[in-house]
Amino acid sequence: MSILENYVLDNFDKPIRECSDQEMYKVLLDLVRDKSRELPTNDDKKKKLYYFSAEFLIGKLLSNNLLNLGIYDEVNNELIANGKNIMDIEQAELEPSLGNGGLGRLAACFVDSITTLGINGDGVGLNYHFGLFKQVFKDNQQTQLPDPWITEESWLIKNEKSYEVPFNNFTLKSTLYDIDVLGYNSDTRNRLRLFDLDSVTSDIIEEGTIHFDKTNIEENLTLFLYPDDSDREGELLRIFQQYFMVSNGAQLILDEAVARGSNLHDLAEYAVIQINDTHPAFVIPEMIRLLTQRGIDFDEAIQITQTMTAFTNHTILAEALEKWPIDELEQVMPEIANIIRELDNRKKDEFPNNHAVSIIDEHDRVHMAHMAIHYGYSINGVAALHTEILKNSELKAFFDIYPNKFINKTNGITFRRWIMDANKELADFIDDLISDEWRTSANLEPLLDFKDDENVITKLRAIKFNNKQRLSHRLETMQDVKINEHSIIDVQIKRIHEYKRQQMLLLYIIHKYKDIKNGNIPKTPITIIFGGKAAAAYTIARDIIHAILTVSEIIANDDDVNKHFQVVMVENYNVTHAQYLIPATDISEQISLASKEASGTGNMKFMLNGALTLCTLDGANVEIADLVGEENIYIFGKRSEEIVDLYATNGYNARSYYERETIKPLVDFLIDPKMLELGNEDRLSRLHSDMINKDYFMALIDLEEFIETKEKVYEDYEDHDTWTRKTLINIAKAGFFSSDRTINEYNRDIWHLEQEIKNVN
Ligand code: 26V
Repeated sequence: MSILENYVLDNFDKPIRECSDQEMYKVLLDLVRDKSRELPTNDDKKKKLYYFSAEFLIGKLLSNNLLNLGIYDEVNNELIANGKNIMDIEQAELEPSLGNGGLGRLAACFVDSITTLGINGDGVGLNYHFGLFKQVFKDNQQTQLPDPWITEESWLIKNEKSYEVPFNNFTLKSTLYDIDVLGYNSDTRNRLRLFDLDSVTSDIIEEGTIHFDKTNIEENLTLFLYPDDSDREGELLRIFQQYFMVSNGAQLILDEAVARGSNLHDLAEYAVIQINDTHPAFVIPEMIRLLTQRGIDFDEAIQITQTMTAFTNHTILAEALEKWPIDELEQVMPEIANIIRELDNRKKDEFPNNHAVSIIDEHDRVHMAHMAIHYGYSINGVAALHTEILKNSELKAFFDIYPNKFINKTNGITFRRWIMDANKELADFIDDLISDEWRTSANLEPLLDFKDDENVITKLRAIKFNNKQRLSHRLETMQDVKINEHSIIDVQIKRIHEYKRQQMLLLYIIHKYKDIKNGNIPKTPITIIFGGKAAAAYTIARDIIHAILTVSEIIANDDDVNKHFQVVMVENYNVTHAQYLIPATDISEQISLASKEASGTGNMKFMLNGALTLCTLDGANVEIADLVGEENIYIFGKRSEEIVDLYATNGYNARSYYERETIKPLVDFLIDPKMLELGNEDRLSRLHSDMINKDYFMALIDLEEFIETKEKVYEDYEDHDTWTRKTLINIAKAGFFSSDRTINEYNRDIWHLEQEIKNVN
C-alpha cells in the first residue's frame, strides 16, 4: 500500500476515491508536514542568517512543497488514478496574504532559495491573522474585507519558545509559530518564524469591515498587515508591530546563538541579520539594548550589532521611506527612543553640519533608512539602475561618506514556483529539449539552439494556448467572466499605484475603444487584464480601479467592440491568480515612470513564461533589455535621468500635454456621459482633474509613445513564428533572474555563510 493510501485510511477509514477534496487536502497537508519534519534543520552550522521582513507573501504551499520534496509526480499520478485532481484539492488551501506585493513575494522567493542552496537561514516576521484585505468589487469599486487564512488545516506549527517584549507601561508575551521552508531537493529545511500574541482576537473587528479599535494593542497587535496609519493611533500601532517583531526576533537570535556556543562578544560569527526594507530596522537599537542588558558595554554592543546587520532598500518613493516621530517612539518604547537619540548624537558629532545624513531630523522624526545605513555594514539596492539612483541621487550623501557599503543585488524569482509549479507543461517541454539540468542550474541558454526549429515554435504556441484555456476556465468559475482564449492576452498585474501607471494603460484602452468604434478592427482580438489592490486610504488609486471597471463595462456592453476587445480586472489579485495569469500572457506591461520602480519581479516571471515585455527603461527592465537585445523587447518612454531631472527642476506640466489633440479626448472620456451614467461622478471627476492638474507620476508624458508602441506590438503579434521565436529567446535568457543566483550573490558578498551548492549560474 502507498503511503498516501495509508494516511487516508488512518485519517478517514476509507479509500482515496471516496474522500472529498477537503479531506484529501487534510491528508496531503499531514503527509507533507511529516515528510518535512524528517528533514533536519541547519542547526549544526555555526553561522545563521535571519531574514527580517514585515512581509512573506508565500502563496499556497501544497504543490510547491510536494515539488520541493520531489514527490509531486508520484502523488499526482496516484490522485489521478483515483479520480482526483490536485488543482481541485488545492482549492481547499487558503492563501496567506501576508504581504502587499513585490517586497513580500521577494522574501518568499528568497527563503526558498536560501534553503535550496543549503544555507542556514530563517525568515523572521509576524503571524498576521488577516494579512492584507480581501478585495471585493461592488458597483465597480473596490471594497475591503478581512481575509482570514488560519484554520485547523494550516501550515503553522506552534513552537514552545516565547519571549517578553517590554513596552512602556506593559509587557507582552509572544507565541511563536513556525512554517517549514523546503528547498528544491534539499536535504535540510529552514523555517519561517512568525511571532504572535495569544490575546489577539478578531472579535474587535467591526462586522463586514477592516475597522477595529486601534488602541487596543493586546487584542489587535497581529490582526492585520499594514493597518491604516493615516492617523496617530494607526502610526503607533505600526510602531508596536515593528518593535514586537524585532524584539522577538533579536531574542530568538541571542537564544539560538548562545545555544550554538556564542559568548555574545563573538555574536557576529554566529548570526547575520538582513533587514528587508526599513520596517524591521528597530532591530538595531533593540539588539544593542539586549546586549547591554546581558553585560556587554554600550560601545561594544554597537560594534557587534553593526558587524552583523545589513539593509536592503526597495524604493525611492518618499512616502514609503519610513520616518517616525521620536515622541511616538517614546510613547511606545522609551528605552529604544533613548538609544536612537544616542546613536543619532554620535553621527551628528561624526558628521557635523551634514544634515542629509541625520537619523533624527529637524522635525524630530527618525529616518529609519538612515539608522540602518549608519549602523549596518551593507546597503543594497534591488536592480542595477535602482542602486545607481541610490548612489547618485537619493542616498548620495551616504554614498559620499560610505562608498564601500553600497552594493547592488538584482532581484530574482524562484523557478520552482514560477515555472515548475505554475507552468508544468512548459517545464516538461524544456526537459525534453535540453534535459532537466536547468531545474537546478537555472541555465536555459541551451534553448537558443531551437530558435529556428519549427516544431519547437509550434509546440510553444500550443502550450501558451493551453495556458490561456486554463486561465479562461478559472476566470469563468471564479468571476463569471468569459475571455476569448484565442485573443492576445495583455496583462498588467501589480499593486495599484500612480507611479506604475495603470491609468496610462487605461488611456490607451480608451484610445483603442474609440479606434475600434471608428471601424479599425484588430486582426486578432485583444484581452487586456488588470489585477491589483489599492491601499484602502489611497483615494486616487481607488479612483483608477473604478475607472478601469467602468470602462470595461462600457466595452463589454458595446456589441460593435466586445467581440474584438475586452478589458478584465481580476478580483482579489494574489499569488494564486498570478500562477494562472502569467503562463497565459503574451504581453507583459512594465510601464512605470522611469526611475520609480526599484526592480519589479513580475517582469521576470512573465519573461520566464514566454511573454514579451512592453516597458520603460526602469528597474530590472533595463537588465532584461540588455539580456534579450532590443529586437526582443518593446521599449518606450522617457529615460530615468530625464525624469530625475524633471523632478529636480519642477519641469513637468501635465496640462500642456493634456491640451494636445491626441490626448485631450482620451482624458476627457473619463467624464464622458457614458462613463457618468455607469460610474461614480465624484471618483471620475477627481481622477480627471488629477490627471490634468497634478499627474505626479507623469502618465501623460509618455502616452503618445506608449500608444504608438502598443500598436506596433499588436502588429508584430500577427507574425506568429517571429513572435514565438522572440518568446523562446526571452525564456532562454531568463536564467539570470533565478533567485538562486541572487541569493548566491548575497551570500558571497554580504552574509558569508556555509553553502551546500556552490555553482549557481
Ligand atoms: C510600502 C508602503 C507601505 C504602506 C503603504 C504605502 C506604501 C507604499 C510603498 C511601499 C513600498 C515598499 C517597498 C516595496 O514594496 N518595494 C518593491 O520591492 C520589490 C522587491 O524588491 C521591487 O521589485 C519593487 O520594484 C518595489 O516597488
